[in-house]
Amino acid sequence: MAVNIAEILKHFNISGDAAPLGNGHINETFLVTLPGSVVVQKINKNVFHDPAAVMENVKAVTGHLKKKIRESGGDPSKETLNFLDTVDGLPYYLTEDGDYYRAYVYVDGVKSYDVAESPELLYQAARAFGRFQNMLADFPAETLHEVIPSFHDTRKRFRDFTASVEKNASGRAENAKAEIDFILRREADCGIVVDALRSGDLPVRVTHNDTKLNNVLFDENTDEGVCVIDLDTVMPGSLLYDFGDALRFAGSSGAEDEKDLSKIWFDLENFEYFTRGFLEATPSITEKEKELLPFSVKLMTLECGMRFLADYIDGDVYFKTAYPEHNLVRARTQIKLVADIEKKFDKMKETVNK
Ligand code: ADP
Ligand code: GN1
Ligand code: MG
Repeated sequence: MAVNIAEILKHFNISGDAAPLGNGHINETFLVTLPGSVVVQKINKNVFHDPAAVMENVKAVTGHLKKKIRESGGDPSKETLNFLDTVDGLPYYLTEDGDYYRAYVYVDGVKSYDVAESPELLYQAARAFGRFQNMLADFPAETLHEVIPSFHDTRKRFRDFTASVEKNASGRAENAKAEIDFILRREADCGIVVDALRSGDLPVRVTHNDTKLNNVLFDENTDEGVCVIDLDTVMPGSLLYDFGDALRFAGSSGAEDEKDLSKIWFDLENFEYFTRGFLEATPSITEKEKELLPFSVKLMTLECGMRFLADYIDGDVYFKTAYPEHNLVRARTQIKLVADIEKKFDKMKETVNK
């Protein structure tokens, strides 16, 4: 570990042994064991240009969530993140090198999953994300900083993707011709949700925007969804972003970076369980949102596929990678999933109507 975590911990008035935690693609996450453990994270400055604004958002959001959890008889010390202040009273410690570290209480008795191990787990995840969105329904959206502008503006993502292909900074575009073509043929899909948000056909809500399965912590005994984490991208958005992105990841038969594509397909049973849990937890869903649920899964998977592929072509500058082809491997699973979702689209519509 290059960073001196012990030095960071002093500023939060704690000490203990640190070890890497989890499989996030963005931040550097450590578990610090003391009597009662703490998670310490270095915020990725390359992704979040204004970490102080990120912390203002997450503090306001968790403050709101705690009130809601308390009102409904829940336990706010477990069911949302609890950040520690530094000895200077700030929610982050800024090092001399200009890095931002934050610390929050480690939720005990939970585990996180990188692949959906059972449809029942998806039902639980959906309830957790649905509840999360419900609790934020009356959060003042205009007070949030847009920490990553146009995060799920898929049309802009498409433009960025074509710019990366044109620039071909790494020279690797030649290795991904079929994948690039696959994405280019789907340009017409990219504007559908952003346009409906702009025209008012879809409501703008405060959404999580990064609803990966490993951003929910599950009770280690009952597998109930306990706590939604990774709140950095909570911003105004569409319910469809959260629904679609969750199923992009958890609706897959395999890992996001599975190399053997014969093991990757879109699992309709997972879709059904997630949809049931999500609809139960989001009574305020509109007809238009409901109609677009299956499409949102395709759209968010396509968007993520183009982000992985663009990053591969840019030379791996955004997502953490473990080996040189990692982003290409990830892009391929997303593309395989999009193709399979297109085949199963009518069945997905039937499921929603059921
Ligand atoms: P990233 O933005 O890099 O994804 P996350 O905040 O999602 O960062 O943290 C990375 C991973 O660390 C999570 O996916 C999860 O597995 C694990 N993790 C984070 N916080 C906790 C916690 N309080 N309890 C248990 N695991 C955690
Ligand atoms: C990143 O932070 P993490 O690993 O939960 C990314 C998401 C992508 C996801 C793909 C801030 O999520 O948008 O969908 O990787 N987060 C950010 O796995 O870009
Ligand atoms: Mg995460």
